[in-house]
Amino acid sequence: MPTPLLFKPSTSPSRLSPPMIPMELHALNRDKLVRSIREHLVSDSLPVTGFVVLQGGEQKTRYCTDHEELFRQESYFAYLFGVKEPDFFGAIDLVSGKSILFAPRLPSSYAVWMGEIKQLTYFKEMYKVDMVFYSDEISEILHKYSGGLEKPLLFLLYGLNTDSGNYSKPADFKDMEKFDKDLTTLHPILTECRVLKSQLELQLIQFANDISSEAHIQVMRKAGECIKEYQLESLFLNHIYMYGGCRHCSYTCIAATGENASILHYGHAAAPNDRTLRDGDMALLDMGGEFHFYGSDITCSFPINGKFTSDQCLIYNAVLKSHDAVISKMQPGVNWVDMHKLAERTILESLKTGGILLGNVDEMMVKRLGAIFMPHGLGHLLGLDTHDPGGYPEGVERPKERGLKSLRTARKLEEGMVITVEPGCYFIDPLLIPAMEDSETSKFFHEKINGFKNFGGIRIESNLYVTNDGCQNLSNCPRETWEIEAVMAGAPWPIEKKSE
Ligand SMILES: [Mn+2]
Repeated sequence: MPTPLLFKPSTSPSRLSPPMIPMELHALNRDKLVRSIREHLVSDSLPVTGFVVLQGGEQKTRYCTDHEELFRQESYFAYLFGVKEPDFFGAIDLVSGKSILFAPRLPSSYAVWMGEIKQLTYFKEMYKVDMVFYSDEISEILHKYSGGLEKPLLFLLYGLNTDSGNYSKPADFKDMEKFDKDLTTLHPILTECRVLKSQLELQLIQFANDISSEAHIQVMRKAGECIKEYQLESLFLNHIYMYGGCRHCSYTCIAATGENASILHYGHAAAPNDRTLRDGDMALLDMGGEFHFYGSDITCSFPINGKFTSDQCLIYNAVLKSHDAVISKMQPGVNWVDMHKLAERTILESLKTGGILLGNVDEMMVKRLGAIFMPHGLGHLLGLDTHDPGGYPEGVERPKERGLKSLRTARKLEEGMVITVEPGCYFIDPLLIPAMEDSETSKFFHEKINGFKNFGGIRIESNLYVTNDGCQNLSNCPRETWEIEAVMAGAPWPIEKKSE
């Protein structure tokens, strides 16, 4: 069956439509996990026995009310089972490799208010698992399929998310005391499975990138009609949902203009993208759609009025040069900390060429001056989560130096990783003023920097897939200043080359 078009091509501002979701993706993810755990057990001379058991996300209501918040599945559960509904459990038998879903037993009133109560066979077919039962049967079923063991072994998910500092919640159900539990094996192995993407996962990340890139371009084209920052956000949200079926974003949109662009996590409830735009402002828009759990994370920076000033050009090109320099060096084996330093060095050199900084760039690097202009890390793993886990497996230490300690990974690149490249250059008073006053670093600043005090900042962010000998850019937005100006003035994207 062909994928239906949501709109007639002639009337649609999009060339895209949501692709079919390949559910075998999750079966492959489960196979990968089973293979990894078996290998681990065998290498530790442990018996291959037991079940992986995960608890899916739970439906929550808003505070004390009955307002049901829009549910989004927990990412480890989504990785293994692809289930979009709340309140499921999932198990995988490590001996047979068979997968079992446990659906909530819904009350008959559900059919009145929420729609049809789906049969277990529906979920079996939909999610391509071997068996489906009700969640109040877990203990009984796992005992039954354990081959008569008194206390079957459960591998439960418990471990640290190195970005949030939070721990994943191990599955918990009635009669847990009738099982032996292993809380240490599963998390690092499952996390590692998520780091290298399969071709099917890549296809979804590519679609999230395609629709989000197109949405960013749509925002650029209509920015001139906007009065408030949230209108830029709204244009993006409309495009990814209307033409891409993306009901979720990977993260809260950052639609910053003017000096707000120096607020790295702008857009939250206390800074809700509500500033009035002014002529001459730069916009920094960090927005990414999510499709079937897999996300994108793209930032475009451009002048709202469609024309770069010379100062805007200077900072923008410093960041673009940095973005391109990193991408040109990325390949398996390259250390991400070195890429961060390359990004910093490229920006510092450009700021020196532009007359904003003075002196020796090597010395600036030693004094960690790069972290004044780019306090965040160069980029992070991307997948089911915007900050996908696995950045710091055992044996990879977080750097301690200023700026470098913000890196969400210090790993070497490997074929199959998807990672963001997002250098930025910001003028953040609480960082800049102390550095300009510090006797160690004050000599680096030309007084010209005072003209950039309210500049805000620039970030350029693309999503990269690491191949066997380089990398592939999944994002496709105008990046050169002339390309941005042309697209904002109405040129098609990609810009058609004139035949000579
Ligand atoms: Mn990012």
